[in-house]
Amino acid sequence: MRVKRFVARSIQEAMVQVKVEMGQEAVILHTRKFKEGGFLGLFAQEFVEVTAAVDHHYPEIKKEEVIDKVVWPNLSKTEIKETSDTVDNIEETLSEDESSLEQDDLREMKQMMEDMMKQIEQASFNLGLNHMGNNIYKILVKNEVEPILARRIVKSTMEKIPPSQYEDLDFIREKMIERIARILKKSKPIVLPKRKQQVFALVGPTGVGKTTTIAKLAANFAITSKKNVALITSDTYRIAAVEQLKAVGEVLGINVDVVFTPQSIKNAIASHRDKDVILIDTAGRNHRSMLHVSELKAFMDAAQPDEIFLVLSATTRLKDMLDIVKNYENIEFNRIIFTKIDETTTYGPILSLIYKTKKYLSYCTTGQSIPDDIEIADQRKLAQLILEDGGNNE
Ligand SMILES: Nc1nc2c(ncn2[C@@H]2O[C@H](COP(=O)(O)OP(=O)(O)OP(=O)(O)O)[C@@H](O)[C@H]2O)c(=O)[nH]1
Ligand SMILES: [Mg+2]
Repeated sequence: MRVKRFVARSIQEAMVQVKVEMGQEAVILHTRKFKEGGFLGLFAQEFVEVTAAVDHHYPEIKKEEVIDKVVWPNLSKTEIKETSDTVDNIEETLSEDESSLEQDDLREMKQMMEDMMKQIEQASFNLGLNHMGNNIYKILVKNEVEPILARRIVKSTMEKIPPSQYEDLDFIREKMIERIARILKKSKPIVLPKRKQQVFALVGPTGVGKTTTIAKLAANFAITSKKNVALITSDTYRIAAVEQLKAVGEVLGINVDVVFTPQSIKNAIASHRDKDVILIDTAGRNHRSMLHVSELKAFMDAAQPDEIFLVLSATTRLKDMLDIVKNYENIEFNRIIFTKIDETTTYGPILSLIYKTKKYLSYCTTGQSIPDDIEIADQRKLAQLILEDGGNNE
């Protein structure tokens, strides 16, 4: 553990130094105010002393990088160097002591520290942006784009805006849309080549809309594209689930195969050589259950689909979505379908998720209606939604 003391004129200033020098993981061990200088007790200046610690195991952060990116994004290289040197002069290394603090206390302090850091980051970030950039940053964060990503988007876009257009809202907005759309990437929907059968499977947590989406896709392929469609379901946990898909199949004149084992999914696919497209519905169970994921993997290994789609609800929090993606990693999906777009007005998590996972968007579903409420994900449209200011600015 590395322990250091920082002295500054305000707690905010000291925290910035702690962050610059020790990184996000630093914890505050002690703070105190003291006065120095003056004459006969008068005119003394007040200082804040913060003692912080960081675990050795965390990777060292390049100080210039942090200052450049996080603290004062618009400072020149010389100014950054000067700021960095000031930090070096103020700090003083204290003794290393790991045993004196309980783990719980450390964790609590770390949380406090993180909360304070967020506020400081926001304040110091604002220093480096003009009024327009600042407002866009606020909108992105309000729409739940992760602050670090929001900052990156705004900073990199504003850097390319000529000062003469700093107040041109339409121009700046268009540049922001382009930037966000580039992160979201062009979506990859299903493309059905002529005379080549395609097999697709939808996986994902309980109740996100896998079966409804399969029904929408099947209806569109069968009715609009006049394709020969087969439906297979491995969801045998709920009788209602099979019935749900069978009802759709009946309307479309498509048989639904219910498979109980990986071998039977193989057989079912083999029996559909004449079909253009085979859609596989899977059981949604607790994604945290490793048993479920390995069972699903066995089905997917047997089916060997051309593409596996992870279905996520747009109403899910980013943290939970990342958790789901992690748990389905073994399934080797590459594309994501976002359902229930109609049930939220907060689209930032979609951007953060695509940015972090590097997966591709394919479809968005916008309601319960089969077959209408599905569209190919449009990265520009989503970018516009992510930049929409719904009001309620504090
Ligand atoms: N508002 C809205 N509801 C949707 C959408 N897609 C699906 N639903 C609804 O979500 C509920 C669950 O849908 P299902 O298709 O059964 O979800 P699932 O993922 O197959 O569920 P399990 O098989 O139990 O894991 C149903 O009430 C659907 O009508 C959508 O885009 N918007
Ligand atoms: Mg289902």
